[in-house]
Amino acid sequence: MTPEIILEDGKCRCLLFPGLLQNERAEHWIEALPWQQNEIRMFGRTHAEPRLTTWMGPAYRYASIQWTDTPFSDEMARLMNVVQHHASPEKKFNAVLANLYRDGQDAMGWHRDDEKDIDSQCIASVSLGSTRDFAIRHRQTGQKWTVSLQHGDVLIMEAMQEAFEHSVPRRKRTDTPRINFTFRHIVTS
Ligand SMILES: O=C(O)CCC(=O)C(=O)O
Repeated sequence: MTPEIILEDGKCRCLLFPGLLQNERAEHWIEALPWQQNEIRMFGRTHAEPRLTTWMGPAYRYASIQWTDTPFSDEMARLMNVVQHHASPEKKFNAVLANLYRDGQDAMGWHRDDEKDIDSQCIASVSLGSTRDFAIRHRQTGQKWTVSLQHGDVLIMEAMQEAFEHSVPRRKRTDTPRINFTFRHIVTS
């Protein structure tokens, strides 16, 4: 499948494989995974994240959240292999952060996946369930892109974590869940 190029700026690229994983069932993953709501500490205040999350991969800490070393299930390893085949990470993915947006009130603010333990050269994300906008913003120019991510879409971000940030904005009229799997390579010394 040839991807759509959402943006290209020097070595930074964002690619979309529409519907690549459309045979996956969001309902299955909602039941199969051990979702939790984390408290996050930011700017001296603690609040519950506006989404549920879970993790498979090596032990990993970001902000006030500590994920323990959790092996991949066979079915998540199968999904990762498909994504891996369409992405070109310098190092193979070894971790997935799963996000469950229960409805349009759940969201993710502007951020970069640039923590020092992440190999941020290639991050691949899978969308299942409800359609949600994925917003990208150039940190210097403020230029914005909005991609409507639909069930089964796979989005690849190459070398984007320094110059660009991304978010999943709230959507008042969305009342069904969306799952996102974000595959990364965590550097384990
Ligand atoms: O839900 C998404 O599509 C984005 C998730 C994300 O940005 C992240 O996990 O860092």
